[in-house]
Amino acid sequence: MHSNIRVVVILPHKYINYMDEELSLVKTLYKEIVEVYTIRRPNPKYYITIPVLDEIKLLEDIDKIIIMDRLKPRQIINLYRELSIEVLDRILLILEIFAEHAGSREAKLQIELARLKHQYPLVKEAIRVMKLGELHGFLGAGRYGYERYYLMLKEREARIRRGIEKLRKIRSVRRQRRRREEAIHVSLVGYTCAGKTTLFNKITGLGKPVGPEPFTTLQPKTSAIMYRGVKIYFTDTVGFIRDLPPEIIEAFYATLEEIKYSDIIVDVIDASKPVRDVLVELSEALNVFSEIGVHGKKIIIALNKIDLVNNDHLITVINNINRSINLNEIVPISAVNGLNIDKLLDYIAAVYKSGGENIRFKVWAQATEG
Ligand SMILES: Nc1nc2c(ncn2[C@@H]2O[C@H](COP(=O)(O)OP(=O)(O)O)[C@@H](O)[C@H]2O)c(=O)[nH]1
Ligand SMILES: [Mg+2]
Repeated sequence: MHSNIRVVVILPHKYINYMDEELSLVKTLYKEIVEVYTIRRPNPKYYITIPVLDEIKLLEDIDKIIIMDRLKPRQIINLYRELSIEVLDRILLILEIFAEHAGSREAKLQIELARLKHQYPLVKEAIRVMKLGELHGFLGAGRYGYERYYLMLKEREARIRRGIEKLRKIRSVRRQRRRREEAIHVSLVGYTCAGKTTLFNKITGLGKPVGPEPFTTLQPKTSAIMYRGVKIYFTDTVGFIRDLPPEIIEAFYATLEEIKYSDIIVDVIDASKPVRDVLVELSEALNVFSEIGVHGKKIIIALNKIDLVNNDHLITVINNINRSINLNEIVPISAVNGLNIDKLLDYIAAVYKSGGENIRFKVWAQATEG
């Protein structure tokens, strides 16, 4: 996390209905959002419209500008020339978020590979621009010249690809080794803004955290607690991101793949959303699981934010989930208020003690009492 970096966020109009999610993505890494501008029609030269660009120039102490869209290399370079600050587009931001969650060496390499590929067109554009005039300090490549920089990237790409190949060969060995540990591993998944991190903090703040261990150091967002004599590791995963750019899907799968090594997956869903959205998110989650090869894993649905919904809505959501998929391990919770967190933990512990057998916990009936 970059706690004291001040950023300006530019939001394309297409995300206006998902503003919370988009800003939540930014806030995962950058807490200090100075200003947010929405852009309806991007300017071909700068992406940002001229009036907004002029406003940004008046803002003080801005370190970065984050544009939640896909930019042309030309636009990034023109913006850099105008503002002299780092320009991050949506892809680069998401890759930074992946990097924070990447546990395996392979995930780290996949992320670096995606970042390299993202840089090629930029460097090519920089080479073109340099032939016309000056371009100071962009990408930090000035000293070497962009042509040499480009070759350097190509060499690095070859090295990364070899590294990934090698890792694929030894992967199965690693998996077996991890299985031996006597503990239970739980991955928290779910869309941006569903409340994964809030839940993670609530849970890991409950019990006495268990110190760093092999699994913990491997997985950066993992923490363990002792609960009723069971050691439970929780991982706050990168989660699902709406409108994920296709060119970074490999990196996404590699980052999320660690959930294959967990015993239980908790899918955190924002229950305050309309029923349709909840169902779409759920089915997309299941798609991703099958895409990365998660099979036969216990999945618990944590319907979060029930402090925001009335009982009728909650029951409609639960009934619809039950009707659409054969998966009724549903625990309504409020991560913020700590409501039903103990039930979620009881459930996890019970699944562990039963050896993963199907247990039906119908805790939802009392979910909104009081
Ligand atoms: N009302 C309410 N808000 C919540 C709850 N859990 C999380 N939030 C809020 O939802 C937003 C996103 O939460 P966060 O944990 O960052 O989501 P993540 O992207 O899934 O990690 C934050 O503003 C939280 O305060 C909840 O149970 N009730
Ligand atoms: Mg989070």
